[in-house]
Formats: sequence, C-alpha cells, structure tokens
Amino acid sequence: MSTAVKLPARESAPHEMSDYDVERIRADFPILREKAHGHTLVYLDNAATSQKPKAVIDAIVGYYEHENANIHRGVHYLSERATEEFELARKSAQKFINAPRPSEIIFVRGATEAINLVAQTYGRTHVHAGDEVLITAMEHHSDIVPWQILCEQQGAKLKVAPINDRGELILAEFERLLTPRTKIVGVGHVSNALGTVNPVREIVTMAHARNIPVLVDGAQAAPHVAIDVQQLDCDFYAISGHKMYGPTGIGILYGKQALLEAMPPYQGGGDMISSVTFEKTSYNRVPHKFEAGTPDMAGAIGLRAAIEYLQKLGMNNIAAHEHQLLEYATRAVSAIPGVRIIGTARHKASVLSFVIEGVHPHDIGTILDQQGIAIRTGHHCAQPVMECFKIDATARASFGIYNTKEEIDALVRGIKKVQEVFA
Ligand code: 7TS
Repeated sequence: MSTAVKLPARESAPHEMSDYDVERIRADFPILREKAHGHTLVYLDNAATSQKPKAVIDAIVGYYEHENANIHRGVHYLSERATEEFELARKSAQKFINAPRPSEIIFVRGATEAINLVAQTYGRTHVHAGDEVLITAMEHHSDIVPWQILCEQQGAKLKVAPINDRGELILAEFERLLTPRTKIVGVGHVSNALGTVNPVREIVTMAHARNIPVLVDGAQAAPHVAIDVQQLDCDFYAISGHKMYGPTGIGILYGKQALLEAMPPYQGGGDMISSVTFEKTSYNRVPHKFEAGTPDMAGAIGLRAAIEYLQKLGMNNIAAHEHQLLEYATRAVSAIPGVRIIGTARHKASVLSFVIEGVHPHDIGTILDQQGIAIRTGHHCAQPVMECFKIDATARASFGIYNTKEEIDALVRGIKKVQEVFA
C-alpha cells in the first residue's frame, strides 16, 4: 500500500479564501479557549462530534428562555411561536440540502436513527426473502447494522461492494453487485474512517438505471461539502446535526415525497396521527407521520442556527479551507518516517487516519492527549474497513472549519514525541 499521498486538484476551482478568517471563526467557539492538561486545546476529533459556536448555544438558551412550549398542539401564544420556529428550522434544513419541499425533511435523532427509520419502513415493505441490500465495505456501523437487522427479519442478504487499497469504492464491482434482487442501496457520502468521498451521483445513476433506490449516509459530508439532493438525485439522505456544529440529539432524514408517502410509519404516538379509534388509526401527512411524540424542538432550533452559521461562511469556502488543511496535514504526516496513512483516495475530505510502526493507536491517542491534542483512535465504528486494511485500529485526526495549520504543526510535533517515547 502506497504512503506517498498526493491529493488531486479540486474538481472545481478553489474559492477565493481571502475573506475566510479562521481566527474570527475560532472566536465564535467558546470551548476552543479551554485548556486540556494545561495545554492549549487542539481539537482534531471533528468527525466524532464538532464544537458549537456561540450562535448555536445562544439559540438553544434563547429558545428555553423565550419560546418553550409543545408544538403542533397548543392554541396559545408560546405553542404557536415554538411551532413556527420548529417549522422554520425545517425550511432551513430543506434549503441547506436543496430539497424540493419542507415536507421531505424529517427531524430525527441523528444519522443512525435516519437509517434505521428507512430500513424499518421502506425496507420492511420492499425487501423480502431472497432479496438483497447492497452497501459498501467502507460504511460506518450505522449504515451496516440496520440493514443486517432488516435482512435477518426478512430473510434477505446483505451484499458488500469492495474497496481498493487506497480506500476507494471499486465502481465496476459495485455495478456488478446490482442485481434484479437488489431492493435498496446504502452508501456513505464521505467515509468517517478513511475520508474517501464517494461518487454518489454516479452510484445513484447506476442504481436508478435498475430502479433501485439509494440511501446516502451523509453524516460526514454535511459539515464539509455543499449538498444538493436534487443534483445527487438520491432517494434518502441522512445527516447528524452534532457533526455540523449543531446540537446533539437532532438530525435530518431527507426522503423523496412519493417514497415517504408510501412508507408505513416508523413509531406510533402523538402527532403522527390524524385520527385514532380503537378500531382504526389514520396517519398524519408527511413529515409528521414520521415524527411521533414531542420532538427535540430546542435541537431543531439549534440546528437552524448551525445551518445559518455554515451558510454565512459558505460551504465552498469551508471545503476549500479544509482541503488546504488536509493537503498540508497529509504532506506533513506522510513525511514522518514510520507513519503510514490509511485511506489515500484521490477524492478525500477532512479525515486523516494513520498508524505508526510499533505503536498501538490507543497509545498514540493517549500521548497526544497529554499534549492537549484530541484525536480519535480505534476502529471508528467501521470495523470492516479495518479488516480491509488488515489492522485493528487507526489514529484519526479530523478537521473542521476552525482548525489551523498551526494545529497541524502541533499534531506533527506530537506524533514525533510519540515516536520518541516508543523509540
Ligand atoms: N454515519 C457515519 C459516516 C458516521 O461517521 C457516523 C458517526 C454515523 C453515521 C452515526 O452518526 P450518529 O450521529 O447517529 O452517531 N461517526 C462517528 C465517528 O466517526 N466517530 O464517532 C462517531
């Protein structure tokens, strides 16, 4: 496996970065002023969860201080106001991913719940004994296990499209695995363990040519690249709010209106019905049919603030900034003798996974932590990826909007220190 990594030129021309003021962005994130073990915090674990700007924290506090009430049910002032804010958050999410209609946005807990919802509603309706579900070898457990559960329930088979030694999906193999038995495809937009950006548009075209719908796990894409579900033409798209500078406990499932309308509900309860008798219950229209019970209103409002924050920066500017960081880090880290980068796809975003000869990744993480540098170590909930590379774990640095080259320099110094300790 090659460690000589050269990132390609971006597909589109990088945006003018002169107005991307990383220090001003950092000032918006109170937590970045925290110390870790007496050192300035260097937060490079953004793929696990991102930090929150003051605008998001303020939106949540403001909601509880001024607007809190249950939504869609009260006739009183606060309930109407909370409902309005919640529905504005939905519109904001709709615009963020360029969905045609707000009713195609379902608020869920996160990407995990979004994928489980589709597996248990669309999946249980359309996947039967002998059928197949196709995923890729680089999926997060959240885009594996819900399909495994579905396949077990229905007597169906989970098929896995392989990746090459750079960590790229082998498209020809993927296409070969699309059969008349394939009832749905699940594919990650960006791999959390490798950083690979998948050619989602091509994947969708291949699947749609055979009338197979595609769910895209966008948990690692939404914070880093502009998403246009109409351009991708995917059928479902799953997002976690907390990875895109929003709060935990809120996420987005996009689904095409016609599919959502035909799907049975996921959970039963308040708000998802239009009428209930003991003999028969009829369901509310989408998206409410999929939002049983009191939703995370504060979360949705916080997510809206995060979306507005990202939109102000501009997703293309963010992508350009992070691309520069990733190139810089890739060059610096791959130049250290004894360090091997895992995941050298030609098209990558945000993630730098690596191993150091003779050092367990957990030890790398611990020694970096003592220097105030937060990375993640382990299998990153993508154990099959580790198996492909015949390793147990990696150390993973993942970058976000507020990271700097100086922080990458600190990471490089940290890695050298790890090597000294283990020399
Ligand atoms: N899909 C991908 C590609 C992910 O990276 C993650 C979380 C999920 C789904 C699940 O998201 P959740 O918000 O529902 O938990 N990934 C990671 C990670 O890389 N480190 O910690 C969590």
